[in-house]
Amino acid sequence: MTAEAEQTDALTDGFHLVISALKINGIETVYNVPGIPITDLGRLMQSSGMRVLSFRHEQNAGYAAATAGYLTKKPGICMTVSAPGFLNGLTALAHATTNCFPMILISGSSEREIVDLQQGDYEEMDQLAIAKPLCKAAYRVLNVEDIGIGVARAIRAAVSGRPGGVYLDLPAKLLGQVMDANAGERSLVTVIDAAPSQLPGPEAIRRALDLLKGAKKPLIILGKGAAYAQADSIVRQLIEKTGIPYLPMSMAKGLLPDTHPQSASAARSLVLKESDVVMLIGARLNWLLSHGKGKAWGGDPKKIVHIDIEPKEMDSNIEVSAPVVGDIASCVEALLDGINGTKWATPPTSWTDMVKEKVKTNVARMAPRLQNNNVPMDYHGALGALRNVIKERPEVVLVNEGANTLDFARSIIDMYQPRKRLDVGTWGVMGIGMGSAIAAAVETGMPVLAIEGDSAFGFSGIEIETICRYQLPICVVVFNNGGIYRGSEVNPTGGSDAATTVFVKEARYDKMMEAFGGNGLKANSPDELRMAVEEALRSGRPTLVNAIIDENAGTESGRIGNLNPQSVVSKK
Ligand code: OXT
Ligand code: ADP
Ligand code: MG
Repeated sequence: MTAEAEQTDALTDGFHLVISALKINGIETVYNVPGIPITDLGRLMQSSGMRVLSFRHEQNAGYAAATAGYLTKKPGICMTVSAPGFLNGLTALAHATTNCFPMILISGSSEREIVDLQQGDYEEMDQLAIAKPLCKAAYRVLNVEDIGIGVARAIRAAVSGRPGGVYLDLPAKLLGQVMDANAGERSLVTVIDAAPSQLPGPEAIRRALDLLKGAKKPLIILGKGAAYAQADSIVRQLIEKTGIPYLPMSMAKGLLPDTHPQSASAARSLVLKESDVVMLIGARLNWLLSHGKGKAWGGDPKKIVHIDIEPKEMDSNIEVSAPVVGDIASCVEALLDGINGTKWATPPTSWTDMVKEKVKTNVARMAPRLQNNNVPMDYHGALGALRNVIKERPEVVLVNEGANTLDFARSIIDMYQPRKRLDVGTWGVMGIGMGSAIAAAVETGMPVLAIEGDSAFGFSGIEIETICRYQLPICVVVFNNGGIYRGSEVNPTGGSDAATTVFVKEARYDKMMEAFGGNGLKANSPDELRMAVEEALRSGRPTLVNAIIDENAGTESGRIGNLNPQSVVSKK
């Protein structure tokens, strides 16, 4: 106890100050797994009126927090116990950082004096050191009077500039430390303007507009940064005003409706190859865009306009001719200001017609395949049915993971509203499914449809208990093809072990849901699937639909099979 605390009767402690520090900054929801030393912290949070959702595994709580950050622009909070709980949450923290989602991993930790002398404390680990390279910032609070500033630093680090994951280490001893209540109150910090606007320079805007004006075949690529920015209406104005075709990255689908006449989604290969000036808005030239070079980008070099809040992103892979560094709302606003009142010529119709024609051809080619009612289902039949469900209920949040289940769903299911598609993100990580679905339901209050490969579902499947416990309006559809990519592979030795990519045939995932009091259904045909999902969304009851997919229907790694290294020797 500090000398100051001894002078007065009214005391507060670390537990209460952590809660107050979060609450005065508008943070009301925490995704956690209880245990030593944070069980009471969770209890006290709940009694203070915060929403505390307890998960079965920290990684899923962490993915929920990451998704909450993406959807709300406030840091999503994941809270874990020391060493193993912390490590379980760390994957999600790294995922949040990689995807530029604001998140704070708050972890209890063991006694510093024992950890630092490596004397074998309960769950001993130097967590701060381990977290540091995997997140945007990492802080430890040792004194109760620093809790306010520690939480404030964590919040600002998570949301300002390029958003990302922040680690906040709270040693067990800190939570029990006491101090004078009034002094405690005064030690709290309200973060003012946590993510300040960052305005681009006028020269950067002029350079970008000059390039766009001179383009014969311009293209805009919208990434999930543009969706995150919540500048939906001005992004749409920019696209419509310029008349430039645009390509949404996976999680940017729906920022403008996929049915928009300028959408080039269904002409992806063509626009990447043929365009001459490409403006990226909140999208990185990483592997998902073939690093901006090579066959996918055609022969002729392109001019790049790049809007991003992170200056280091410029020239990351190829030369950027017009870097526009700033927050997306300010940059797009400035571009619009530069266009409004001028005579802006939309791109040559030879280009826009070429794109529209390709879109029409690809859409027409796919259409008949989406109508089939085959048993067992193929991806097109099953997803054709779900595409219609989303068309009728565009407010539903779609969560999607798997390989074929992911790649087919991305191109088949049109999105109509911003931030309605949540998927595996920059790492292509399996396991985001149930955490993302739970956060989407909690943060938006909207119904959620999670379309999951059977392998993908396995990474977080136990959280259907969490879904049932909190009675969340989530419908999980497991695309059950009995394996990773396909369920038909056989062990090449003829031995009794299953092949490496194969699961139990026709597993009854629906029974798992029933075990927790949810609705478990099995669908063998696209018609059955559509009816089951419609009923689930209508009722709002936790539901799992076990959708039986042809075990031969998928391909190795979906659309990214080319990334698999090949053994030259085994091919001899
Ligand atoms: O223009 P062209 O002609 O090229 O055509 C394109 C579009 O124009 C067109 N299109 C359309 N046509 C008609 N109509 C419409 N509306 C339309 N829209 C588009 O369609 C094509 C394709 O369009 P797309 O998709 O936009 O273009 P493309 O070329 O594919 O884009 C390239 C990419 C790279 C941007 C895109 O492919 C992409 O975003 N890919 C993401 C891939 C990804 O992240 N995959 C997940 C990882 S795979 C693997 O790693 C897996 N693992 C390992 C593992 C992981 N990941 N994580 C952890 C923690 N542990 C292990 C595992 C275990 S996947 C996996 C499980 C898999 O099994 P499951 O059972 O879960 O799933 P199943 O496979 O279903 O069994
Ligand atoms: P995608 O995978 O959809 O292509 P990425 O995750 O690669 O998208 O890129 C998102 C980019 O958006 C990141 O480079 C990030 O710095 C940027 N970003 C995020 N929020 C903002 C914002 N408010 N203003 C500007 N850029 C942003
Ligand atoms: Mg599968």
